[in-house]
Amino acid sequence: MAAVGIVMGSDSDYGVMEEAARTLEEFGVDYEMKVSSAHRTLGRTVAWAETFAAGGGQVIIAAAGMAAHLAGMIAGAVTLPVVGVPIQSGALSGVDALYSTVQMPPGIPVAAVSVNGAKNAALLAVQILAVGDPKLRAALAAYRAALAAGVEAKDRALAARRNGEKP
Ligand code: RP5
Repeated sequence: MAAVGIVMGSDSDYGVMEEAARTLEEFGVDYEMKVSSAHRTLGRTVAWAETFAAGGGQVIIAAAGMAAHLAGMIAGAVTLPVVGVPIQSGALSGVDALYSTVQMPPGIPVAAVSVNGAKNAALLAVQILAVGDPKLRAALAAYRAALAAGVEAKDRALAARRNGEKP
């Protein structure tokens, strides 16, 4: 059984969610990916979540747009940590999905990331797994060091550009 389950309400969410898959691959984390809807296939969605949890899956990333109940519904079905990704779609461009995902009632938490925040969802899943995995902790530290080096390189490049522009 994969450690992370990525589930999305429709294949129209895949363009956003492939970034989550790429990020998990970067960290060598096994995942499975699935389309299943909270509204159109609710029984199938709950059955998948229960099977995933019973089989040893550890984190679920659930992405949906519009009246996005997928993450909350799965969080109610299993006690695994669920990371919700509100997808930008429809007339309200993701604000509806953001509110649906983040405003969970007390007792059933969903860790909501930003609208279309597939990369951060995957990183949060890696961080959850890293609690019990020193190799993943080291990989996350290296990832963040690379981010910091990137900022410093940009700062140096900007300073050089401004110096070059000076009369
Ligand atoms: C949601 O409705 C899906 O997660 C998707 O973001 C949105 C539109 O779905 P489709 O009509 O493209 O299948 O349930």
